[in-house]
Amino acid sequence: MRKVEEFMRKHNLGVGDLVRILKWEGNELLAFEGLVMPPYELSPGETLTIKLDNGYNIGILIDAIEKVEVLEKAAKRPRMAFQEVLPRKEGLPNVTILGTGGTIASRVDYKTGAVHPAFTAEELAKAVPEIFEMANVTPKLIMNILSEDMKPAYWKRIAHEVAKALNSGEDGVVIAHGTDTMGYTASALSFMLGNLTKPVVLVGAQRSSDRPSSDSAMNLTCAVRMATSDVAEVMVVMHGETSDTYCLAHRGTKVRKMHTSRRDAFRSINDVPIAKIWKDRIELLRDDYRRRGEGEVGVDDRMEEKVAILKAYPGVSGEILDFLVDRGYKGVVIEGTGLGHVSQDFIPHVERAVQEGVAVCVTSQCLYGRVNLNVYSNGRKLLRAGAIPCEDMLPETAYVKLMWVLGHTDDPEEVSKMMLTNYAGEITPYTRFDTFLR
Ligand code: DAS
Repeated sequence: MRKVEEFMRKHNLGVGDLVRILKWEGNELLAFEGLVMPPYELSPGETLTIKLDNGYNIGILIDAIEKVEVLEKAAKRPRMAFQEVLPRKEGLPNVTILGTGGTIASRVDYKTGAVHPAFTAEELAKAVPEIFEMANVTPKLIMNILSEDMKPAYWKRIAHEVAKALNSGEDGVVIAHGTDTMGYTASALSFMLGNLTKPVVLVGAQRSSDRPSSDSAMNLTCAVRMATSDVAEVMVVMHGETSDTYCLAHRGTKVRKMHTSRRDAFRSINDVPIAKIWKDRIELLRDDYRRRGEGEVGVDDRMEEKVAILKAYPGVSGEILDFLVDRGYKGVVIEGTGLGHVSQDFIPHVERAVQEGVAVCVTSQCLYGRVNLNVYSNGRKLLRAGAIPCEDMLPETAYVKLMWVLGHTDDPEEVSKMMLTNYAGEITPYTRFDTFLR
């Protein structure tokens, strides 16, 4: 245990306590008053951090502290509740909301500045009471991470939690998730959840629920509405335009976060969204979606994790691909330029990779449109080298899919066949003209 934790335990200090510290500065004793902040987990733990009245944080060397006095204990924060269930209303559908973290599930505690998961049933009800009018909602916090920290092991955990909820009779599942890598998780669940018979909806927020411009309440309301719909697919529900008019339900394998901060950051790429969700209704935009049905939802979470994405760019050196092959990577998705191209100098490295049993898949960094390696000579050379062109798949979807495929087979023929099989709408038969930057 670090010095700061020992000190806090010895003096019964808790995060948010208002304290008065006397500390030596040379031979002068100085007094500081402020709120105890959570110790920064990556620091050596030699200092106690307090937030002064002016909002600034200061670190005080533990060894220099002469005296600490607790002036006021932090208001007891509601215990993080798991699965607090409000009284169920007959006739309403049952929806589980799985919390994984991210902005939607947090609020800034302005007293301490710390960000806390706000995920008890009461806090949800306070934040978004409408959802309890639409469904019997059971919130369950299964992890609390920023989605840039997501990893395949967590995708598996989420998949099993989703299947458990659906197979226990829930009518749909919502997953509150960070926005940064939501598309990756949506793709992973799309491949892992077999025989999906009910809606699975990922939802996030670009602004935390305690800010006036927050999108979290409307996103969550629309997500719960979509989770009670007839669409038995993995979807992402986020704002459809910057103002609070409607959300869009995007197919999980065709959605991408396309803006760092706009509330309508999420777009379907090479595809038409499944639905528009208004405050009071769902407007379906297509009829070729998977319908709600009966039957057990399975989880097939076999994944090969030694897979990487490599972006092609002028001057890219083939030694990067050599490095991956030498380090035992089993698959590489190349984000090629244009129709899926890499420089001619790069192609011998692709040949080597394929000869050593590494699956090399090609997507396009244009994102929109589809790869075609038959048009230019470099494309044709790539084909001859054994690269697998991935049609109109997003690079990140191809990355997740290649992990899942390699979790099932390492036979090159079978890998190619599975990569070009459409499992969850990740490949469309042709690119509709009206799907560009819509
Ligand atoms: N860091 C971002 C994430 O967790 C916050 C958010 O957008 O939800 O993806």
